Amino acid sequence: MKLIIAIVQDKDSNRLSSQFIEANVRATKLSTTGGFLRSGNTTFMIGIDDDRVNEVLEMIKKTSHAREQFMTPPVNLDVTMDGAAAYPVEVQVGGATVFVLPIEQFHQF
Ligand code: 2BA
Repeated sequence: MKLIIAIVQDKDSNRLSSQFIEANVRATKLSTTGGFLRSGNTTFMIGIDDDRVNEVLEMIKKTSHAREQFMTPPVNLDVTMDGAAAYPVEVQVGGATVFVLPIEQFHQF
């Protein structure tokens, strides 16, 4: 058994949840915040048998889209203002960031 941790954009999360339900994939959805953009994203925790890992990865891959997003760097008040204005920077986010971890034990009490 493996634990898949998948960080996806909020915009893709509902479609992915629906697909998991349809395919009988058990998942837990967490509201999370990206450390860089400091805006919301969604993290799925999916406990799944080894032989279904690739199927789940395919679903995540197909549903998660890369998008351009703008972030405004924080203004540093310690520096002189010449050239220090914070201009929005464009970053590409996603599709999805996925970790696959081995599970030592799985219990449901
Ligand atoms: P954020 O940390 O908000 O990052 C959003 C996007 O900003 C990233 O997209 C990346 O394109 C860019 N970015 C992140 N850190 C950067 C930096 N130091 N300098 C320049 N650009 C930077 P993704 O790579 O697709 O990541 C999407 C989200 O997945 C991240 O949101 C974070 O929540 C998560 N993530 C990505 N890599 C991770 C990792 N190694 N460990 C844990 N979470 C991760």
